[in-house]
Amino acid sequence: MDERQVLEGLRRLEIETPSWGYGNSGTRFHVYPWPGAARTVHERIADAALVHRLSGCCPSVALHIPWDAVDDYAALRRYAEDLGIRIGAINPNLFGSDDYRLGSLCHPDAEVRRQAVQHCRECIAIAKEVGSSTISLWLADGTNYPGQDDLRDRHERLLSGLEEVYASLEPGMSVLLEYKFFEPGFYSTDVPDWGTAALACRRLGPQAQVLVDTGHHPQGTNVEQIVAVLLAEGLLGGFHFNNRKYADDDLIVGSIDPFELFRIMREIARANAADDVAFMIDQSHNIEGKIDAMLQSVMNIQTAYAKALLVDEERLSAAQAEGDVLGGHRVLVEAFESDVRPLLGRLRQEVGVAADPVGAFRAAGYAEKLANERGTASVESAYEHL
Ligand code: RM4
Ligand code: MN
Ligand code: MN
Repeated sequence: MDERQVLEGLRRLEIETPSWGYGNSGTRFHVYPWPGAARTVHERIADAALVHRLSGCCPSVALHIPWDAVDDYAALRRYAEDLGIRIGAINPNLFGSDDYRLGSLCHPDAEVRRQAVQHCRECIAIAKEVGSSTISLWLADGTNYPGQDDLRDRHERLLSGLEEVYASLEPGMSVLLEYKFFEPGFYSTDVPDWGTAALACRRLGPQAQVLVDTGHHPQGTNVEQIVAVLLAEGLLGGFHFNNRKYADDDLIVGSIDPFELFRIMREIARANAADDVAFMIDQSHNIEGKIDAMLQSVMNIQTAYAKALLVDEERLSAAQAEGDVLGGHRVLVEAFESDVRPLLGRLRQEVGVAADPVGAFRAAGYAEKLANERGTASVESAYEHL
């Protein structure tokens, strides 16, 4: 790919940021409130809009319902649009109520399952009102102890609940099903892996696809291979990008393992799939600021994708066909090692943003301004449960 094509590819890459990444969050142990962190859905959308203004590539924001619930969704949509962004994936929250102690769609009690399906239907209606075509579904369902519930019955409940949700989708909408191998369930999880998610999506139909959260795998999992296979099967709906060292750490994207991020983006480039996949960030910031950390994630995704687009496909295929093991590996590493900063500088110049959006955020005093305006929120308004 020549430089012009790489720039064109980069221009088309859009990244969605999550409303919940702009508020305070913490661990099981403590929430450290950050001065100026967003306290309301309007502030969260405003912060997402600022990230878009500074990066030029984040035109939508994902919402979590009921964390971001409002009375008037048409007005919320206008509010976002006036700030220059749109509302993206709607995430039903199927874990934040006492009723979900034993699960949501897989709960042993049919009444709780009905309530969970009903919540998903409300989210579909919200998506319609705000002009979004994506429902992003993560189930906290699972069990803690062998014998607590019947694994096959739970699987049946899962599928029939999902079928009901699927049947309520509007034409043109899709449901993205996210898997996670453990937590909050410590013995079993009802959608523990990409295979289970893919089986469910296959059963549901073309409006259902798998969502890969990069932090939701056992250590050592080859995430890019999962991405490659899902792409080949037409089942990759989107990503929740973040990074981790141990489990679902939700750290800044590319902060721990930029090479893994490159390998994932290489599969996207290889399949020429950037337009068909939702690139969403799902991270929370416990000890750092929110907005600059989000910008850093966005920049790291762009860096990885720029490098991925630079892979010399011809030399790579030739090496692979000849069985040149080291040769093929070197082609990939060569792209990973290339310095794409000048290229990204040009891209940002073309879209009218600073070469270093994080630096621009810091230099312009946004953090201080927001801290003055908003103060330091009390921890009651924080996402203590994340
Ligand atoms: C889960 C999962 C979901 C996110 C929740 C808050 O671990 O990643 O995508 O919405 O956390
Ligand atoms: Mn996620
Ligand atoms: Mn997660």
